[in-house]
Amino acid sequence: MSTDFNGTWNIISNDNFESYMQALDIDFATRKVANLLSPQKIIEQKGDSFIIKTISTFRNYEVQFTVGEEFEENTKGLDNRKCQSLVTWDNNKLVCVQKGEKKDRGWTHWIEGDKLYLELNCENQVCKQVYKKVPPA
Ligand code: YOG
Repeated sequence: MSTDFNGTWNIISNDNFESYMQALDIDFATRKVANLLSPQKIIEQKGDSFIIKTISTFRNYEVQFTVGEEFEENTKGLDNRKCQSLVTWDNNKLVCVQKGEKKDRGWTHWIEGDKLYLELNCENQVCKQVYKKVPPA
Protein backbone atom coordinates (compact mmCIF):
# COMPACT_ATOMS: atom_id res chain seq x y z
CA MET A 1 0.00 0.00 0.00
CA SER A 2 1.47 3.34 -1.08
CA THR A 3 0.76 6.67 0.55
CA ASP A 4 -2.62 8.30 -0.11
CA PHE A 5 -2.12 11.89 -1.32
CA ASN A 6 -5.78 12.53 -2.10
CA GLY A 7 -7.25 15.78 -0.87
CA THR A 8 -7.09 19.53 -0.81
CA TRP A 9 -4.03 21.08 0.79
CA ASN A 10 -3.37 24.73 1.72
CA ILE A 11 0.16 26.13 1.82
CA ILE A 12 1.50 27.09 5.26
CA SER A 13 5.18 27.74 4.44
CA ASN A 14 7.27 28.41 1.36
CA ASP A 15 11.03 28.58 1.85
CA ASN A 16 13.38 29.80 -0.90
CA PHE A 17 10.62 30.14 -3.51
CA GLU A 18 12.21 33.37 -4.79
CA SER A 19 15.54 31.66 -5.60
CA TYR A 20 13.75 28.70 -7.20
CA MET A 21 11.85 31.09 -9.47
CA GLN A 22 15.10 32.89 -10.32
CA ALA A 23 16.66 29.55 -11.28
CA LEU A 24 13.70 29.09 -13.67
CA ASP A 25 14.35 32.60 -15.14
CA ILE A 26 10.96 33.93 -14.01
CA ASP A 27 10.94 37.70 -14.56
CA PHE A 28 10.95 40.23 -11.70
CA ALA A 29 7.32 41.36 -11.99
CA THR A 30 5.99 37.80 -12.14
CA ARG A 31 8.11 36.81 -9.12
CA LYS A 32 6.72 39.73 -7.10
CA VAL A 33 3.17 38.57 -7.77
CA ALA A 34 3.95 34.85 -7.30
CA ASN A 35 5.60 35.52 -3.94
CA LEU A 36 2.33 36.92 -2.58
CA LEU A 37 0.26 33.86 -3.48
CA SER A 38 -1.04 31.18 -1.14
CA PRO A 39 -1.43 28.27 -3.52
CA GLN A 40 -3.51 25.20 -2.89
CA LYS A 41 -2.81 21.67 -4.07
CA ILE A 42 -5.70 19.49 -5.12
CA ILE A 43 -4.54 15.92 -5.59
CA GLU A 44 -6.58 13.16 -7.17
CA GLN A 45 -4.90 9.76 -6.90
CA LYS A 46 -6.13 6.36 -8.00
CA GLY A 47 -3.40 3.86 -7.30
CA ASP A 48 -0.43 5.06 -9.37
CA SER A 49 -2.46 7.55 -11.45
CA PHE A 50 -2.27 11.16 -10.34
CA ILE A 51 -3.70 14.55 -11.16
CA ILE A 52 -1.99 17.35 -9.22
CA LYS A 53 -3.59 20.78 -9.50
CA THR A 54 -1.77 23.85 -8.21
CA ILE A 55 -4.41 26.56 -7.75
CA SER A 56 -3.88 30.25 -7.10
CA THR A 57 -5.63 33.56 -7.72
CA PHE A 58 -2.99 34.39 -10.39
CA ARG A 59 -2.45 31.18 -12.36
CA ASN A 60 -3.30 27.51 -12.16
CA TYR A 61 -1.19 24.57 -13.20
CA GLU A 62 -2.18 20.95 -13.66
CA VAL A 63 -0.13 17.84 -14.30
CA GLN A 64 -1.35 14.28 -14.90
CA PHE A 65 0.86 11.22 -14.81
CA THR A 66 1.17 7.58 -13.96
CA VAL A 67 4.04 6.53 -11.74
CA GLY A 68 6.74 4.82 -13.82
CA GLU A 69 5.59 6.23 -17.18
CA GLU A 70 7.67 9.01 -18.71
CA PHE A 71 5.64 11.86 -20.23
CA GLU A 72 6.21 15.18 -21.93
CA GLU A 73 5.46 18.01 -19.53
CA ASN A 74 4.80 21.52 -20.79
CA THR A 75 5.10 23.92 -17.87
CA LYS A 76 2.60 26.32 -19.44
CA GLY A 77 1.97 29.43 -17.35
CA LEU A 78 5.03 28.69 -15.22
CA ASP A 79 8.40 28.89 -17.06
CA ASN A 80 6.87 27.60 -20.32
CA ARG A 81 9.45 24.89 -20.98
CA LYS A 82 9.12 21.31 -22.14
CA CYS A 83 10.51 18.52 -20.00
CA GLN A 84 10.60 14.75 -20.21
CA SER A 85 9.21 13.97 -16.78
CA LEU A 86 9.17 10.72 -14.83
CA VAL A 87 7.64 10.15 -11.43
CA THR A 88 8.68 7.16 -9.32
CA TRP A 89 8.18 5.96 -5.76
CA ASP A 90 11.14 6.16 -3.37
CA ASN A 91 9.60 4.32 -0.42
CA ASN A 92 6.67 6.59 0.49
CA LYS A 93 8.01 9.60 -1.41
CA LEU A 94 6.80 10.58 -4.85
CA VAL A 95 9.86 11.70 -6.83
CA CYS A 96 9.68 13.54 -10.17
CA VAL A 97 12.68 14.10 -12.43
CA GLN A 98 12.07 16.81 -15.05
CA LYS A 99 14.66 16.29 -17.77
CA GLY A 100 15.17 19.31 -20.00
CA GLU A 101 17.04 22.55 -20.43
CA LYS A 102 17.42 23.08 -16.66
CA LYS A 103 19.83 20.83 -14.76
CA ASP A 104 18.81 18.95 -11.62
CA ARG A 105 15.16 19.85 -12.04
CA GLY A 106 12.41 17.96 -10.26
CA TRP A 107 10.31 17.69 -7.14
CA THR A 108 9.58 15.35 -4.23
CA HIS A 109 6.29 15.00 -2.33
CA TRP A 110 5.61 13.18 0.91
CA ILE A 111 3.12 13.20 3.78
CA GLU A 112 3.62 13.34 7.52
CA GLY A 113 0.44 13.41 9.59
CA ASP A 114 -1.89 16.06 8.16
CA LYS A 115 0.97 17.82 6.31
CA LEU A 116 1.97 17.52 2.68
CA TYR A 117 5.61 18.32 1.99
CA LEU A 118 7.02 19.47 -1.35
CA GLU A 119 10.61 20.11 -2.32
CA LEU A 120 11.10 21.78 -5.68
CA ASN A 121 14.58 21.57 -7.21
CA CYS A 122 16.17 23.51 -10.05
CA GLU A 123 19.91 23.77 -10.62
CA ASN A 124 21.40 24.49 -7.18
CA GLN A 125 18.16 25.77 -5.59
CA VAL A 126 15.70 23.98 -3.34
CA CYS A 127 12.31 25.46 -2.47
CA LYS A 128 10.63 23.80 0.51
CA GLN A 129 6.88 24.04 0.84
CA VAL A 130 4.54 22.65 3.47
CA TYR A 131 0.77 22.28 3.03
CA LYS A 132 -1.90 21.46 5.60
CA LYS A 133 -4.82 19.20 4.80
CA VAL A 134 -8.19 20.86 4.42
CA PRO A 135 -10.61 18.61 6.33
CA PRO A 136 -13.18 16.97 4.03
CA ALA A 137 -16.62 18.66 4.31
O1 YOG B 1 4.27 21.26 -8.57
O2 YOG B 1 5.64 21.73 -10.23
O3 YOG B 1 3.10 19.47 -6.82
O4 YOG B 1 3.03 20.24 -10.84
C1 YOG B 1 5.71 26.37 -9.15
C2 YOG B 1 5.78 27.78 -9.66
C3 YOG B 1 2.83 31.03 -10.14
C4 YOG B 1 3.11 31.39 -11.59
C5 YOG B 1 4.30 25.86 -9.14
C6 YOG B 1 1.52 30.26 -10.02
C7 YOG B 1 7.15 28.04 -10.25
C8 YOG B 1 4.26 32.37 -11.76
C9 YOG B 1 4.18 24.43 -9.60
C10 YOG B 1 1.60 28.98 -9.26
C11 YOG B 1 7.31 29.49 -10.63
C12 YOG B 1 5.64 31.82 -11.42
C13 YOG B 1 1.44 29.12 -7.79
C14 YOG B 1 5.09 23.53 -8.81
C15 YOG B 1 6.86 29.76 -12.02
C16 YOG B 1 6.12 30.79 -12.37
C17 YOG B 1 2.72 29.00 -7.02
C18 YOG B 1 5.03 22.10 -9.29
C19 YOG B 1 4.31 19.88 -8.85
C20 YOG B 1 4.25 19.15 -7.53
C21 YOG B 1 3.10 19.50 -9.68
